[in-house]
Amino acid sequence: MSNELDSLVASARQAFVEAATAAQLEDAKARYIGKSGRLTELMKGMAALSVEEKKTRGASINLAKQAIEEALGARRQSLADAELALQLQAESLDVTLPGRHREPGGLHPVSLTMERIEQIFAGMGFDVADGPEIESDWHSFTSLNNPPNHPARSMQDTFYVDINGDDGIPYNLRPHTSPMQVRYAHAHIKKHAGKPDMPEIRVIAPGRTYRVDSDATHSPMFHQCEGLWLGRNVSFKDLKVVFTNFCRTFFEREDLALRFRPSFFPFTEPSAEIDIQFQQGPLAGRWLEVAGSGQVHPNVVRNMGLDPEEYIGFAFGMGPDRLTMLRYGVNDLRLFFDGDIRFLRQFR
Ligand code: 2NM
Repeated sequence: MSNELDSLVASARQAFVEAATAAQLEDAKARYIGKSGRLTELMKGMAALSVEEKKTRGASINLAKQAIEEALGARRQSLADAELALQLQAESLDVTLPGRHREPGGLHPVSLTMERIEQIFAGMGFDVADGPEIESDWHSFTSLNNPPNHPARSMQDTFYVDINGDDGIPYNLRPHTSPMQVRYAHAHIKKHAGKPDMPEIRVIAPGRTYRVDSDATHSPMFHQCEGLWLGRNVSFKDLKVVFTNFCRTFFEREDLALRFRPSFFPFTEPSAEIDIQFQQGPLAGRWLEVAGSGQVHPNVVRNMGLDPEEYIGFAFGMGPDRLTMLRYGVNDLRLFFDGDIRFLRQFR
């Protein structure tokens, strides 16, 4: 092969290697072995040669063409390989990666307590009431025998909404769940109107409540569960039996001691604070306040739509947040409302 042909082959190989895409490679091919490529031109130039010269020259050109076509084929293959490799990488699936998974959820500890309370009182024949969190002044205060200027009605103690009720007084965020019991009593009376024997009212009212107060033991939103039992012959003795049974069942302690300590509430007379005492565990021996209670005030019985000469009974109110703290040994109320999953998942 002549030097000329050798350098042509070398230049073609170089051009193929430098072609970065299939299109560039086909362009390079055209420059060498296309219709007017350099090698093709050399072949055309053979016309003037003698038969002998044509033989040797033709053989050399053919060898060169073979070499160029070989280089072209190799480059085509390597470009195709590279493209495939790129595509495989882009579409790759790492089957060794850990799968996405969701942990099972669970109820909030306070919700667990609420459900527990409802279950225990349902077992003693109590219905569960539900009602609005935005209340009228009458339902939150007046019906419950709060005097007109009682401090609980002040802006310092109660959240108000920018909308007035029918009485011209702004609606409030209920500071306790007793309004639900007043509503429940009205509905109960209506439901049994005209029938000879109205069943007793036995209901608990669990739910969110609101007061202007915020520190380690008070949250502006907190939970309450109030209870009410009204009948023709319901006494303080029934309150003691019901509440003692509730506490011992809730804390799973048959030896739990209870103490009823005289107190005052506008809606009950007489009134009592209820304390409990554990006999074992880290809180053993200490008296812990868990509820307020009392015999429902005659004015409240009347506001519920019943004759206080005929109906008598008791009511109580407790804080499920605090009961949850006692049951699980939590020392900061705010943990319940921070939404920290590391704390919450412990109750799952
Ligand atoms: C308490 C303490 C004492 C109470 C009263 C009533 C109602 F609606 F019957 F008047 N419900 N809950 C009550 C009584 C609540 O909470 C510390």
